[in-house]
This record gives sequence, structure tokens and C-alpha cells, in this order.
Amino acid sequence: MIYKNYINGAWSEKISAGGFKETFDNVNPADTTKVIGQFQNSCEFCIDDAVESASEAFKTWKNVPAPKRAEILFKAAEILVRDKECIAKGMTLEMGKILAETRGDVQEAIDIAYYAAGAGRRLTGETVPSELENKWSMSVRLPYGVIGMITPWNFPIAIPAWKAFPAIVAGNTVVLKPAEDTPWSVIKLAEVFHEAGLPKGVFNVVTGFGPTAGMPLVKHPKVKVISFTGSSATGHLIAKECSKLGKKYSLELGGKNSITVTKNADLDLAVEGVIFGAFGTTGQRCTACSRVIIDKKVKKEFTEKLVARTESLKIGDGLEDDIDVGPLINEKALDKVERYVTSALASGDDLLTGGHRIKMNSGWFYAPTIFTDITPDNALAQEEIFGPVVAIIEYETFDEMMNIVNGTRYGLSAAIYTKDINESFKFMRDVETGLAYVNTSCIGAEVGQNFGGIKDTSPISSREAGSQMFDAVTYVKNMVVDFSGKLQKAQIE
Ligand code: UN1
Repeated sequence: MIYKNYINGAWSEKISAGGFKETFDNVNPADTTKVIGQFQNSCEFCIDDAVESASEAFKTWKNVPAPKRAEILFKAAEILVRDKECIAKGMTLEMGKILAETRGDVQEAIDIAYYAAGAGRRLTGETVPSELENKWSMSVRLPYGVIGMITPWNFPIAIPAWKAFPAIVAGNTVVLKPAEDTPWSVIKLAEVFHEAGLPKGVFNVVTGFGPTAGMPLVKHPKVKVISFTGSSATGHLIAKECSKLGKKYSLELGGKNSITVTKNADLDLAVEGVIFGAFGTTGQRCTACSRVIIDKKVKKEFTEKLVARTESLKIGDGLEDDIDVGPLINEKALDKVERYVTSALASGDDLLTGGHRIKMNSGWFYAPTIFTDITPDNALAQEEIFGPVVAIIEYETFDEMMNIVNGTRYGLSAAIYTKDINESFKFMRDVETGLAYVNTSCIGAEVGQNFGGIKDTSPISSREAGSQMFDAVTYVKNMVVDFSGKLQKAQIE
């Protein structure tokens, strides 16, 4: 089946200058002989069309009352609820994570739809007392116009929804380029909006690749804000381009997240937290746990439990009922994991379990992998691998542990397992991340919470979801009325 771009409320194809149709294949990572469909390999001309339509739509959409804009989002939420199972199954076919997780992905989109739609009635500004008599000052939040969004494959609907829903409620229009590995899920989102009755041009989807479709979107002069979630390398390229053009940007990049297990921890609970954090979504979350930082006193006991639990995980096609861990997204991802493991083994690092590919149905499977006695400066403890690989690092004192937790370039998520309340508060205060968890895993943020990082995870610390969800997609306009009938001079009178 050939899937088209969604531009100006209609489905359109990419036709090359020579009159040829240009598409790319999207395959099932659990069985690469199965093709999901062909998608448009778009270029800058498709982006131009989409931006034009978004720019035209903005002229009227910005003046539709926010509660009315929100009504369409409520409808979209209902359609997502109705179609949740079908979208979840399609998403597992497209990107591999297990059905329980793809259901969660759609649920996250439903949650943010209701959350953002509700906020449509609460898009408040503020009034500020003037220094002068008979003078009034107030502010409102206003939309920018066309927002360009480039979204990743690991949360194919949730992340586009986090970005697009608040933007649309706030009165912006959107051109979204999904990752080339998950165009189907975002085309589905366009179908949902279409059915919900979103006016044409408000939400547009252009599929394709970063250099040929993503970059033209970033550079387009009519695109006022760029919102990107993905790799640090691409994020820095985008930041550079946006700075050159004086364009606002919101970035959600890599992570090197940790779970600390103290001597006061409930070890069984901590094992479950690490399993979920490290091997959920096959380790392919920017919030994934890739470091376990363990008190030397409980290291042996905890490690034995963790390895046994890891070896009980069932790897396979995420559509099957009893599967715990699906495949990696593509061959490049598999090669990357393998490269890190091979080089760790070559330098003598201690492998406890995993460390190899799994041959099954020509899918991209890799065994959940744990290394132990890793030093904090090791590549396994510093670089984002984005796969099912965990490094265990031991510590003796609280201060040493905090230095290890904070000793990477990233700052997204960190968790601590402890029954010591003082220790937990010290940890929350001192951890250099945007997300801190106590006695739960380092993944699983909810839509009511502000999501994002500091340091190189989010170079300007932008946030998605939560009470800050409008910050990237609105600006504040301050408006002043002087009803004194004379010229009053601020700071002078
Ligand atoms: C991501 O990995 O890019 O906190 C987002 C979580 C999810 C979102 C992760 N709700 O794990």
C-alpha cells in the first residue's frame, strides 16, 4: 500500500521533476521480510506546500476561540480511544515494541489530548498593577504561526501528540515530519484529526528523511518555531541552523540515565525498576536506564537477582502475548549496540549476561545485556547506546554516588531506590536532571508532569507536557491601556 502526505486536509504524492513517484519502504523490525507500506520520500517542494497551507490556515485558526479549538481535540481523543487497539497493533508492526507498550503510547496521546484540550479553557495571562493611576496592564499568550516538528520513532504517536496538541490548542498550525522508521503511526494521527474535523492546513504531515525533508522544514522562513526530539547530533545541527536564522527551538536530545540502588533499598522492587527502565522499549527510550549505580554492600545480592530476572525475559515479536522485549528499530541500531559490546569485550569489561544478537525471523533482535564493574568514565557509562545494554557501577559513599550520577554530559532522568527519606531528598535536590524519581524506575513520565532535561539533553531546558507545555509554542504579549486622558510618563512621574 502506498501512503501519501497529508497537506491542506488532503492526501498528496511526491512527484519528482522527471514525473516519477518517489517512495521508500517501511519494514517490520521483528520480521524484515514484511513491508508495512511505501511512504512518500518528500523533498523541499512538499515542505513548501505544507508550510504554505499551514501558513494560510493560521490566518483563521489563530482567531478561533481556544475552547472551540479544544473541542476538536476532545473529538480526536475519542477517536484515539475507539481506535487504540488497531493503532497499537500497527505501531508494534511498524517499530517493534511490545503491544502493552504501544497501547501505552496511544494512551499517552489520549492523555495529552484531554489535558491540552482542558487547558484550552485555561489559557490565562496575567494582569500587573501599573505604577500609575488609571492605567491597566495585562498579558495574553499568543501563537507564533507555523510550527515545524520533527519527531522520533520510539514514541511514534505520544511524542507527536505532546508537541502538536498544545500547539494546536494555542492557535498555531503544524507541519510535522515523522522519523522515517515510523511514518505510519503519524499518518494515523492525521487520519484522526481529519475525522475529528480539524480545518484543512492546521495539521500537515510530510514523510521522508532528515536531510531532504527535515532540514528544509527547519530552514523554511515561514516556520517560526522548531520542535525536535531525537539524537544529539541532529539536535545540535538544528540548533545551529535555528540560531543562524534567529528562530526559536525546543530540543529533547539524548540521555544517560541512572538508577541508584542503595543499601537501604527494597532490592526486589529495584530489580523490577531496572528491568522496566533498561529493557522496556528494548532500551530505546531517551529516559532508559543505562547505568545502575549500586552500593558495594548490596552489589552481589542485587546483581544475582537482576541477572536471573533478565535471563527470564522472553524476546520476540511484540505482537505475541508473552513477549517482554521486542526487536531494535533497524539494522543501524543493532550494529551500534554490537559495536559498543564488542569494544567493551575487547577492553576486558565484565559481561554478566547477553552480549549477542538473536537470530529470529530475520528481525533485529539483541539479547538484554549487563556489564558489571564498569568505571564511571567507560564508554558504556558515558555514551548513549539506545539499546538493551546496562552498565553496573559500584559506589561506597553518597557523595561518590552523586558524582557518578551527575558525571555525564546528559541530564534527563535519574532514580534512587532507598528507604532513607533524608537520602532521597538529598538525591532529588542534587541530581542534575530534569526528572528525578524515588523508589520507581527512571521511565514512565506522565502528561501532567513537565518533561525534559538539562545539560546536553535539552540545551535550552525546554519542556513538554505539564504546566509548561505552552511555553515553546506561545509568546507572551503585554498590553497596556492608559485611561487617564493625559500622557503619563512611566519612571518619570
Ligand atoms: C522518550 O524516551 O523520548 O518517561 C520519551 C517516559 C515516557 C516518555 C519517554 N513517557 O519514559
